[in-house]
Amino acid sequence: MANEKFITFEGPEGSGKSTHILLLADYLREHGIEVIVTREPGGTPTGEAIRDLLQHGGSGEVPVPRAEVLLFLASRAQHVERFIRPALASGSWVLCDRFEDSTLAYQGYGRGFDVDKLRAMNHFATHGLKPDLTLLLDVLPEISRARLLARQTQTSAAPDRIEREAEAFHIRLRNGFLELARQEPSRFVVVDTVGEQKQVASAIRAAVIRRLMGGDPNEH
Ligand code: T5A
Repeated sequence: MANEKFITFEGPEGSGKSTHILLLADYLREHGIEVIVTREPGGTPTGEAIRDLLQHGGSGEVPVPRAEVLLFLASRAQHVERFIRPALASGSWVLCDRFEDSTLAYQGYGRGFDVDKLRAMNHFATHGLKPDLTLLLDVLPEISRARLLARQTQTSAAPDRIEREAEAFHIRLRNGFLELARQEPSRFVVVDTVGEQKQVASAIRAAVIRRLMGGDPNEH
């Protein structure tokens, strides 16, 4: 149907990215669009190894904040060159769970690294690849904490290193995401995720139809 598109899902932990990326992929496939779903850090063998280092202490050592930035960017460089660009070149739409805005929000607004420097480093890693649309799934820190706690109770999974960060960190990064969306309104759509999953999924579909499929959401 339409030309290839690159859509990123961004937002704090527990905002529903993993849930809604799969629902959107199903919807697009039903409309005859070839879709690939991927994530960061990860998406390639190198990226998944980096994910293990970053989130689960795979090396037995916690990366220092500067190493953390470089590891996220190394995962992204590999992902863009080996996976995302080839998939787009083959005509697929690519839906990616987190991309450059997570680095700006977490390592920039969250950890305090200079956001413009991070942008330049990110540009090096991606060779300038930008999403056609970024869906920012917004959630208040107290709601995301409650969702993650409920999931941890159900699955007995322990919170990862970043989930354990202090409340102030989570407030800074949420505000950082909202600031990034204000700076680039033509790329971002902010979706409030407080409501039922069904309502959130429908808001996401409407944004994609309006921005990328040239349609009226009421007709789909
Ligand atoms: N990171 C990543 C950086 O610091 N810098 C970077 O550059 C990059 C790329 C990635 C970590 O790395 C950091 C950010 C992260 O801390 P991850 O495991 O990929 O780690 O973490 P998340 O992306 O945050 O994944 P989560 O699974 O924690 O959150 P999601 O995907 O946003 O949420 P989801 O869909 O799993 O939903 C969470 C729970 O909430 C429920 C779901 O059923 C689920 O149980 N839920 C709802 N409940 C009620 N109402 C709704 N509307 C709901 N939507 C979802």
